Amino acid sequence: AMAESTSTPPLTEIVEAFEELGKILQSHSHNSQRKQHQTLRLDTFSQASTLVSILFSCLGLAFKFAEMEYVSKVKDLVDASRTYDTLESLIDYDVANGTVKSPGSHSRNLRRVRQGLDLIRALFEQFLSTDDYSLRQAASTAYAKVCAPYHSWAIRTAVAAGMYALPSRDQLLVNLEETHQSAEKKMKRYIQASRPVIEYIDRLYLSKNITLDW
Ligand code: 1PZ
Repeated sequence: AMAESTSTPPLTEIVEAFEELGKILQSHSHNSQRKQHQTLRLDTFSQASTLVSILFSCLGLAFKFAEMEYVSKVKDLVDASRTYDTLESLIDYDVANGTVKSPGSHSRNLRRVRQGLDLIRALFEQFLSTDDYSLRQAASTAYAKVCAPYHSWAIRTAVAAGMYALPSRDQLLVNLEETHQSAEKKMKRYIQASRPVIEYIDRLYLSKNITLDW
């Protein structure tokens, strides 16, 4: 047993939660004959998404505004889970009301949270692609691919400035309570586990004729 820390490292909790979501999606697609009717409960999904906010404290103070944005969107989904059982029923409600893309709607917040989860996936991918990348380079590339196309000029400028305040690769690992080896394993597991969840959410919108260009 370790003397310094008895808590679970943040990446472990996140990875395990998303692997659980993956299992749920897989089991449902197997037992319903052919029709691939998958179901994800909103409470399960929003709880897993809540865990991700731990990462912000590992990235330093630069992204305080991003943290507040992300946390408020996830909180909205957590609150909505008292009313809606599944991600699909939440979207159905906004489709019926014509509020899918309305500012502050649950469906819009779900889309934002999905982008946050995808951003982390892309960041880990960049982080692992080469040791020569600083965290700033990895995060800039990930952000440019996943979020920048949907963000305003003002936000993109603020994010670009914040990138300079990111910690070094080694400092990030210290903050995450990981070694190079342990972080690599867990980041790969998150990349794998988050992909089906992200694709599932995208398919939900597409199945209701909602485009993904926003
Ligand atoms: C993985 C971390 C990479 C390192 C740094 C990358 C920082 C990205 C910062 C993104 C800032 C986004 C700030 C505000 C965006 C808003 O325009 C939208 C508004 O949505 P609206 O209210 O109009 O519907 N908000 C969002 O998109 C929600 C927040 C997204 C933040 C994602 C970060 C997730 C990363 C978590 C890991 C630390």
